[in-house]
Amino acid sequence: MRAKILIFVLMAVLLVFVFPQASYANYTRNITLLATPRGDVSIYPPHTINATYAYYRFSGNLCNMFLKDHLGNFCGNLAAGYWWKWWDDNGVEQPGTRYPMENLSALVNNVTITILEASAHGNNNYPLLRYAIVVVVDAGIPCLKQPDTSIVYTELDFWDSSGFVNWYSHSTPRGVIKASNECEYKFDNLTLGRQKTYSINFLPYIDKTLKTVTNYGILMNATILETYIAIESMNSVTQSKLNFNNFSTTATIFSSYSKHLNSTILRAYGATLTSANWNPVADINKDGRVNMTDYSLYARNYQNETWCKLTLNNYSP
Ligand SMILES: [Ca+2]
Repeated sequence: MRAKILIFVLMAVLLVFVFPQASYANYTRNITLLATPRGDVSIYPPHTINATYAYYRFSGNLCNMFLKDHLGNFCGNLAAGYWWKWWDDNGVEQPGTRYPMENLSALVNNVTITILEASAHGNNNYPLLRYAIVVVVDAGIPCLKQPDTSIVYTELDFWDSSGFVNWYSHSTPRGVIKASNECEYKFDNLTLGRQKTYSINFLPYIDKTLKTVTNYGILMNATILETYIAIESMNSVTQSKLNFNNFSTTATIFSSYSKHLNSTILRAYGATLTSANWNPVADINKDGRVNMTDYSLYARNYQNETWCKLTLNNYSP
C-alpha cells in the first residue's frame, strides 16, 4: 500500500513539476486546405465504365461521395480525406515530411456525416458495404502476419451492410474485425438520412490496432500517414452515397522523449505479459511487469533525453 501511495506521489510530482508547461505542438489537417500531387482523394481501383461509377465532389468543407456498382465486381475503397506526408511533382515522398506519432493524440474534430443511400445486394452470402472513418499509420516495424509492410489501418465503421454485421457478430464477439494489417471496430450504426456529428479520440483505437498487428503499441518511430472517410464495397451490387462536412484532425505530438516515455509507462502501469495494456517498452528492467521499479528507473533518468530515447527504442521483451 505504501508503495502504491509512493508511486502516485512520485507521478504527481513529476507531472506537476517536471512538465510545468506544455511541451507539445498541435497540428491540424483540414480537408479543404491541402493539395498534393496525388491529391487528397483516392479512388481505388479507378472506376470501370458500365460496371462501377464513383465520384467525389467538394463544395467548401462539404464533400459528397457516391459509389455505384451495377455488376458487383468492385472491390476496394472510395476514400476522401487528407495526407500527413508530402510528395514532390513526381510522386516521390519527401523525406522529413511525416509527423511522428510520439505520444500522439489523434482527434477527429466535429465531422458531420450523413448517409443518403446504402444498398448492397450480393451474389454471395455476404454482400459487403461499409462506411468508415480511417486513420492510417506507419507502425515503424513490420506487421506480424504481413511482414512486407508496416502500414496499419485503424477503421471505425459507422455503418455496415447486414452481411458485415453478421460477420462481426459471428467471428468477433467484441465487434472487431482483424486482418493482417488492420483492425475494424464496430463504432456506430448511423441511421440513413440522419445527420450526425462525431468527435473521436483515435489514440486508444490506434494503440489497440498496433498491439494486435505488431504486438507493440505506438512506438517512437511510428508516423501518421492518412486520415479519411471511406466507402468500402466488395462483390456487391451497390449504390451508396454520403456527404460529410468539416472533416479535420488534430494531432498533438509531444516533443520530448522523456515525456513520451513517461506517458508510455503510465499507460502500461500495472500490466503483466498477458495484460491488454502490456507494453515491453514500459517494462524497463524487463522482468515481465510494469511497476514502481520501472517508474523509479525512469524517475532517476527523466532529465536524460539520450537515456529516454534509448529506452523507448528497447522494445525487446
Ligand atoms: Ca519491470
